[in-house]
Amino acid sequence: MESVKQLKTYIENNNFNLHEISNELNEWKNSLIIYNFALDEINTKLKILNEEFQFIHNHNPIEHIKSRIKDPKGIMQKLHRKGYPITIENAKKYIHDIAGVRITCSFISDIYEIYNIIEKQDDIKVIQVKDYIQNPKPNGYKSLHLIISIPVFLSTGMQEVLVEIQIRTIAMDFWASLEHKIYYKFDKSVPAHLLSELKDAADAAHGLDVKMKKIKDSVDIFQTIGKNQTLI
Ligand code: 0O2
Repeated sequence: MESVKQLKTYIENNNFNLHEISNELNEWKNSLIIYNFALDEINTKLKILNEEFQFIHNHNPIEHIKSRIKDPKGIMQKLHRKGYPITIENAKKYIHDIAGVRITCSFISDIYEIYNIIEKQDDIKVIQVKDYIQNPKPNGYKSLHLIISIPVFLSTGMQEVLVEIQIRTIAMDFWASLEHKIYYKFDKSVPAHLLSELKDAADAAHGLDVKMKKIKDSVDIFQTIGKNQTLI
């Protein structure tokens, strides 16, 4: 829908009741509030784990955390794409990325370190793991995707809420955000030469990840030897 004028014409032509639509959208927004609480829970957990890691190992596995709630329009479109009737119940049942967290880190090893830490949390259940690092998408997309469930305690009782966590390196994230923009700029049909350049760029990003890890390992070895020499 390009403009409010178009929206108005669409509503008038299709006999839609604006009041009903607005009420329903509000109902959707209110039903989705629980996902905000789930994001608060997971963000606090990740912040504590990152600070503890820094304190004990002098290393920060997490560079950056971003979270978002999918807007009702996006949820409705995804339900429609998957062939489910558009209801709040179906959204909660079939759309697993209503609440999403994206974690970026420096090295590929950090990704699996974060995954292991999350998996060990007693109150978190890992429902699904999609490893697009071991099995990249044909376009070159790499990332580790988890669907977890986390308990949220309300005055009415506890509810398990699903959250999608995407974990990737800074290089993978750089690639994915540009690819996402290009994908939508060309309305999902990207010209072949750009697809091929994007694949090359994904390979280059992976090369950078491998190289940076090698340099870090060399620095770690150098520091350990240095410390031992001081002890002798
Ligand atoms: P947005 O706006 O990013 O939230 P499923 O949810 O399992 O039923 P889906 O959606 O194919 O099916 O799951 P998948 O493969 O785990 O991908 C979900 C999300 O991963 C996408 O969300 C993107 O954020 C990201 N993603 C997956 N593939 C690509 C890719 O090729 N390029 C980029 N840049 N990102 C990708 P959404 O729903 O597309 O929207």
